[in-house]
Amino acid sequence: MFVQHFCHLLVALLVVLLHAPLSLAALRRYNFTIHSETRAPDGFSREVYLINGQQPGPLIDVDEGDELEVFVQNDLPVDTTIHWHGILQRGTPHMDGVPGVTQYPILPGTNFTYRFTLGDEYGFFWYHSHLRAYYNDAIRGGLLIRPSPSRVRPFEKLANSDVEKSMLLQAERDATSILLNDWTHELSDVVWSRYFTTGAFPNCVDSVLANGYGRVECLPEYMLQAGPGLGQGGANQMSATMSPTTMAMSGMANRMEMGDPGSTMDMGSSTMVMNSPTQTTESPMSITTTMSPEMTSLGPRGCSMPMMFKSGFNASSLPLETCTNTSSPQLTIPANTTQGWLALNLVNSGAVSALRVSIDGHSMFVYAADGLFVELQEVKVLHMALGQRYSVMIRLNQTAASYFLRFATFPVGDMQQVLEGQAIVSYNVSTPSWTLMTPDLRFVFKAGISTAVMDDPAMVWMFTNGSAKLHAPLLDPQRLSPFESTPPSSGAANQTHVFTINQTDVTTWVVNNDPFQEPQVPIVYGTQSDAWQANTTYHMPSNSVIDIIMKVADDSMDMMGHPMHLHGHKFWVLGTGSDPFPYATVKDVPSSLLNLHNPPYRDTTELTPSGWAVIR
Ligand SMILES: *[C@@H]1O[C@H](CO)[C@@H](O)[C@H](O)[C@H]1NC(C)=O
Ligand SMILES: *[C@@H]1O[C@H](CO)[C@@H](O)[C@H](O)[C@H]1NC(C)=O
Ligand SMILES: *[C@@H]1O[C@H](CO)[C@@H](O)[C@H](O)[C@H]1NC(C)=O
Ligand SMILES: *[C@@H]1O[C@H](CO)[C@@H](O)[C@H](O)[C@H]1NC(C)=O
Ligand SMILES: *[C@@H]1O[C@H](CO)[C@@H](O)[C@H](O)[C@H]1NC(C)=O
Ligand SMILES: *[C@@H]1O[C@H](CO)[C@@H](O)[C@H](O)[C@H]1NC(C)=O
Ligand SMILES: *[C@@H]1O[C@H](CO)[C@@H](O)[C@H](O)[C@H]1NC(C)=O
Ligand SMILES: *[C@@H]1O[C@H](CO)[C@@H](O)[C@H](O)[C@H]1NC(C)=O
Ligand SMILES: *[C@@H]1O[C@H](CO)[C@@H](O)[C@H](O)[C@H]1NC(C)=O
Ligand SMILES: *[C@@H]1O[C@H](CO)[C@@H](O)[C@H](O)[C@H]1NC(C)=O
Ligand SMILES: CC(=O)N[C@H]1CO[C@H](CO)[C@@H](O)[C@@H]1O
Repeated sequence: MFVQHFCHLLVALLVVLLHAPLSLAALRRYNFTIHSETRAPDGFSREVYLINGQQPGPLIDVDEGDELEVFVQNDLPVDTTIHWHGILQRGTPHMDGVPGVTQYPILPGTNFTYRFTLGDEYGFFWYHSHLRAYYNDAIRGGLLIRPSPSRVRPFEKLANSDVEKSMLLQAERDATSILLNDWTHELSDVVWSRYFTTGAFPNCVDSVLANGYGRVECLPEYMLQAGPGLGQGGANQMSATMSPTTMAMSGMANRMEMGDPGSTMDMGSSTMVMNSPTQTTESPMSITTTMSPEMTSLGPRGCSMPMMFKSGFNASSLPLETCTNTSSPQLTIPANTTQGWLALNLVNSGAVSALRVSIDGHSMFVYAADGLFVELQEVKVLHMALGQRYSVMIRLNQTAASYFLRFATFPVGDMQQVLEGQAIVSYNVSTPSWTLMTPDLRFVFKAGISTAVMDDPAMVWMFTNGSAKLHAPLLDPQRLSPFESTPPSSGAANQTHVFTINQTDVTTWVVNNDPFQEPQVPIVYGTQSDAWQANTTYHMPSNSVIDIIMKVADDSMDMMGHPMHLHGHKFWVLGTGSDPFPYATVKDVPSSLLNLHNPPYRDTTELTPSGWAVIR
């Protein structure tokens, strides 16, 4: 979330880059009321901040070239704004939704109307509150800009016939948009004030959600003992995912597939109770411990102990950590078997956790990254930094059944947590249905159809810690070349800026030594803003090529990855890496480290802990 502070800084680039190519377009209106209510998305009740009663907020679904107007009524007890992540805001920088930079906050009880054109942008985006960390109280939603039909799609080359091509295009139109995010049992203000008091970075979350559905899934004790490496040394995951119950179920699924009439289950009216032989899930038990000082083992929520505290604080300053399994509903994603393909629009809309995503038994053909069509890449596991989006096409060529869509936090550096959540991809369910899934009863109910969830360890592509298994290809983010060739300008940049990112104190991160402070008067108001001449405001010439070399200071206190997002622009990711990067400009960099020919063109990239990235 502190990364949002970098966004504040970078958005200043908008100020001097005004274009105004307004085109004729349909005006699409939305009406948002943001308010507070009690909800239990993962089975645990807490106060949440909702848009129109929904978590996530309404999907904004518009066509390329449209103009968008969103009326926002703030009925929260706190300020808010809405940022449209990835939308360029050509000619409308004051609609970008960043307090102190592009607008004043929307105060409690007041309203603000956002209005902007989408130009030639298309694909899957998202929106979220940009005030403090409130987006993680659920003020977020998807923003889908349907590409013009005249654009050629990367996935068309998967078709063997015109019929199949039209099926693929229909699958794209029917795509399910899914917001994945980490989730905590406390309001973000509580989490963050504890951080600023104790200095313990709040990377440990309670669950992970898909479109606001999920459950608390505490790890078995042996996994907690083994630590983030799971102690499996690359062996298959049998013991990790196969409880006796799920083994029984997948056996049953196989029999159903073979057409054994004895296993056909009519769920119409009867209540079916399947007891787990071990009975561990009958009565959820709670464990409470102080975290083990042993570095390798994990606390009850699957996290290692925080590394840093402010002086005078230690682990005993934090609430006792607990984990209680829940059995709240998981998201069910209908897959139309007749169509043969399923498309998903995915975003990591979380606050702290990078995610790994896979679908049991299926490959994903990645066809868009941060909205833009890219050269197809067939993968089994996606890595998603915070804010990143991928659209994927999935061939429905497995046994008609249900399969887990898994999403797991990815432990790295100081951000150590092992936590996996699941949604369920269900073949041939014709309408979305939010079905109740309990640990002992892994069935999808729908209009008399019951389908067991396939839970065959041979179909699981990643470990519970998100690491891809052997022979399960992981997305290569450097190979995401734009599908419609969009090369960066060659030659030297007009300006190069080196941004050194440094954690200088337990609760302070800076770019080039200067901590960002939210201006009282938004920077778009020009010289009237108190921050117009601040060290954190960079003034750049328009119609110019700017390179930014971002790197984590060698002596930074943190060992974290940093998702980096630029407002108002997409950028070319010329290169990223984890080795030392002593170069001052792109011209000095060995050509093997950079791609100036067909680099990815997106709005969010990732710095590895102690790593670098060069964007143009
Ligand atoms: C938004 O909806 C609310 C509640 O239905 C209504 O009172 C308000 O007038 C609407 N605002 C706009 C701008 O449509
Ligand atoms: C929005 O706020 C303005 C005052 O700033 C008020 O005049 C207007 O009626 C409000 N609009 C709605 C729909 O509540
Ligand atoms: C939660 O459920 C898992 C899977 O059934 C089990 O291994 C674990 O021990 C349970 N944890 C708690 C705290 O109940
Ligand atoms: C995840 O677990 C596997 C299997 O034990 C291990 O090989 C891998 O290194 C672990 N990944 C991380 C990020 O710890
Ligand atoms: C943690 O801090 C408390 C006081 O805040 C102190 O009593 C205790 O000894 C400290 N524990 C450790 C392990 O340093
Ligand atoms: C399933 O796909 C077929 C073929 O594209 C289509 O005719 C049908 O309407 C789809 N069903 C649903 C529920 O979308
Ligand atoms: C299903 O489709 C994927 C992607 O094209 C392919 O890799 C896989 O071999 C197919 N599986 C079967 C059983 O046909
Ligand atoms: C940027 O560099 C190009 C090529 O050197 C030059 O033509 C252009 O005028 C420069 N732009 C600015 C704003 O200095
Ligand atoms: C990073 O911050 C530390 C602590 O303030 C400071 O000593 C160090 O010089 C900084 N490193 C860089 C490269 O700015
Ligand atoms: C801005 O940077 C200059 C040069 O490093 C420094 O002297 C000055 O104190 C900084 N200003 C602020 C407000 O930090
Ligand atoms: C294999 C199968 O049962 N296919 C059915 C899936 O659902 C569609 C309607 O949505 C039917 O037309 C198919 O026969």
